[in-house]
Amino acid sequence: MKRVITYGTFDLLHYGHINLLKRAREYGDYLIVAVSTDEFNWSEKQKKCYFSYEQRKALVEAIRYVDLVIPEENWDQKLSDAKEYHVDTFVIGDDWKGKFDFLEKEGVQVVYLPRTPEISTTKIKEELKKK
Ligand code: C2G
Repeated sequence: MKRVITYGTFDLLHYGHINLLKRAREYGDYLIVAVSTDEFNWSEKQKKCYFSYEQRKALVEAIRYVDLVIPEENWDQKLSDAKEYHVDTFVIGDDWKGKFDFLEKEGVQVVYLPRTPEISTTKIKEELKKK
């Protein structure tokens, strides 16, 4: 079984996220998604999520391409996650290109996928403000 992992906030879940998860799943047979906790988002990404971690976890778990959701609590857990979950491939959007190449030294394939260009949570919030 080929196991894939990806990380993200997934707040105001939209089709750009789904697009990423669909393509990530195609790199294996089992997709793990590490969803950023509220504390991690606030302390490390200065992101105040609309939906709580539990709500975002439930949303991501409902996606057909996702097999397991775990919490992302810090920047440094990717290596231990890769070992603990026997991960073959790490996938993330190309806005992170080059940031996680160190995982290749541990034998993990690292894939940066093109983002879906025209959609973002920021854009959704801005559009809603105009209404
Ligand atoms: N994404 C995408 N297209 C978009 C928006 C997002 O492909 N229009 C991808 C991102 O590249 C990322 C995933 O969807 O791979 C989740 O995006 P975010 O929730 O914004 O995640 P981010 O804040 O980038 O957190 O340790 C890594 C971080 O947790 C990633």
